[in-house]
Amino acid sequence: MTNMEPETMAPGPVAGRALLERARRVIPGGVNSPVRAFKGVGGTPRFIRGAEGAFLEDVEGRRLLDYIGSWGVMVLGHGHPAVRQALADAVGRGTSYGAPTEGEIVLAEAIARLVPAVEVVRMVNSGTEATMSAIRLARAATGRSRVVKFRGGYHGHADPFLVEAGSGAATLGVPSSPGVPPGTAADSLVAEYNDLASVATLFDAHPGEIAAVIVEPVCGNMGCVPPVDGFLTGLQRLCRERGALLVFDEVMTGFRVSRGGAQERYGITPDLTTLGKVIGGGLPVGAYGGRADLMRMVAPEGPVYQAGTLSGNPLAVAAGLATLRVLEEDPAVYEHLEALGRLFDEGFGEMGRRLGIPMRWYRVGGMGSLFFTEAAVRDWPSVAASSRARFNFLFHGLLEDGIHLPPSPFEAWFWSYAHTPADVERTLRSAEAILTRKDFPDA
Ligand code: KE4
Repeated sequence: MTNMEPETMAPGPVAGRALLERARRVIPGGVNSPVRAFKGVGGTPRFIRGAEGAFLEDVEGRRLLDYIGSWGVMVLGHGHPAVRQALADAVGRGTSYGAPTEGEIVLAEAIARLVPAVEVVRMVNSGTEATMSAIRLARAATGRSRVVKFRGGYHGHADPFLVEAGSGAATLGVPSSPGVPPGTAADSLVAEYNDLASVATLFDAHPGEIAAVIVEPVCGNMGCVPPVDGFLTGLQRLCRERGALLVFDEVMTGFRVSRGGAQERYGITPDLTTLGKVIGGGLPVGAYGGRADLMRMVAPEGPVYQAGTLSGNPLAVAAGLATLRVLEEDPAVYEHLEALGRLFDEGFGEMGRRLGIPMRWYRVGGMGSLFFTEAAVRDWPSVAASSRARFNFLFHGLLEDGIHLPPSPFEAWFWSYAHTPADVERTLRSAEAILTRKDFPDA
């Protein structure tokens, strides 16, 4: 990547607009994943030509402080030397074999060592593959078909999950997608996050039918919404009492909210865990794992079929392993993510009161979100009641200041080992200036 251009107040994303127009001719919406299209916030997405540390560089040559972090992947920041070197070494030997490699064993051993509830693990190529495979396994293991998810929860785009989903689905206002067969949707039961009674009601209504409850242990796909005390332990108790499996979808929280993910932070042992993002170091990856007795049901050891041409790809394994090695060997990483998080807590925590603007900041580990609302946020309805207009105003104001938030109020902000306290203080100062502008939306 070229040396970082000095910050310039480019005349808006002229090159980006041209690229988007060209992209739309051959790619749906001009993007390969909907949330990138800025539909939730309006305006033109920034086309990126490189990244380094905590910064993106767009095609206009602008340097943007990055809180997308590839949606949580880049916990070490962009272009970490160890990851770059591991990839260079791996690519020199080949890119894909379709045959087993020792690196896959080393990565599986690292995941099993670091993620408390994972004894056996299978690599796949995305978080979606991980969650759809985990649900298939849960259905096979229990002989049951129905699955409980939570309103605003997002587990990838496989049919069973596109029922009142969060993330890009909520951003676009299609939480339940066309194309999902009614029978599939009927097997997906929807409860309210942080509301154990809503889960118990579903178990009472469908005795002996629910294979699994899949949950983001810290919700990140309706913005960052932490579990209230007792929620996760209550889910575990309900699942055990009713014969269902508890699936922690840690695609986002894994290696993000602590080294061992949410299950380590909250001391909960789910039956199955899904992972992605961080464990690929920026390359396409996913994984599902958990209790050995369950995972040994997966082909070819057992009858539950799941496969993938590029599963355990040597480049993704190399980048993921290099990332996990830094996370495991450098104790400063999670202290750093927490320290930056505390700066945000302190900064946003009192800003609303000082400015007389209803706003709530929630954070767990290295992820957080700001909601423009008076009421406490604990579930989809309370998230949906927050002001999108105010978020969008802040989003664009920060972008003009060279700070790139995720382009949706229903996403978490991510920072990295490469972000500095000065970056956070700059973000807070810029946000306060934006919130005090005369044209800040009334609601
Ligand atoms: P992928 O299939 O996108 O690798 O992972 C799906 C997934 C599963 N589970 C959780 C908890 C997730 O957060 C995700 C994907 N996260 C979104 C960001 N909110 C991906 C961004 C996008 O869709 O472009």
